[in-house]
Amino acid sequence: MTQTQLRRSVISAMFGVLVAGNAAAAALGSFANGGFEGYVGNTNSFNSAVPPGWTTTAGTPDVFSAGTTMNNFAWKASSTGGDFLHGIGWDGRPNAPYVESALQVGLTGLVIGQQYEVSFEQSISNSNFSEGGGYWEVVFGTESHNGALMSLPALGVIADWVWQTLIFTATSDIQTLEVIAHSNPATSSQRADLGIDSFFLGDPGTNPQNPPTNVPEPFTLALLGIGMVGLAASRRKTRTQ
Ligand SMILES: [Ca+2]
Repeated sequence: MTQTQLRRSVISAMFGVLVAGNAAAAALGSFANGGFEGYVGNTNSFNSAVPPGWTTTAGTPDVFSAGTTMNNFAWKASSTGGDFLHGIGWDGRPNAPYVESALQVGLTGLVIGQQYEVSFEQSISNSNFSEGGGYWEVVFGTESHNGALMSLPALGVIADWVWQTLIFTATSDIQTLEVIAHSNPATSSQRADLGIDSFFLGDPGTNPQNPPTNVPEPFTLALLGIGMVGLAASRRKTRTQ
């Protein structure tokens, strides 16, 4: 490849990346109610309800809040507050595997091949029914990732809400997201009572609520960086000829 060809290919790659980045920033859709607000029924009961924007896909997840204390449930408020989704994970329930899940349809404006951060807060409670720990699985498009496994709090201990950051690569410009509560695989016959709140979708590291720690560098910036290095090297080589 000649110097001119190299420079053209580098510039062309950079232009393509910039166009893709702009398209993502302009049109990326956000969650319809990623904070699980708007339910008007009784949150201090097993209401088997999901708030506007969400659809139940398995079991009967509930809308809870920090005021949900029936059956010795105990929760703090998440950092974004209000209501949240409660799901039971009980994968190994004797004779009848059981999980609870909910769906967010059609998050739009994604750029195929680009990385996205899906972040949320999670917690766990020890109610009269709870038996063990568990985790949330998040399916976004064709990809699935798990949040960190949470242990069952001791009786009387109220668990914190902890941010989870998952990185997905879009395979379509519109993708559906599903959250699924699971029990600890090591003790899957024990029921876990999990909470989830504060959903965010965006470029990695850009959730203003979620302090970015160990978030991979955005794919576009990495590619742009490689392009700049290539261009600089090409210029240096030209000058020395
Ligand atoms: Ca909320």
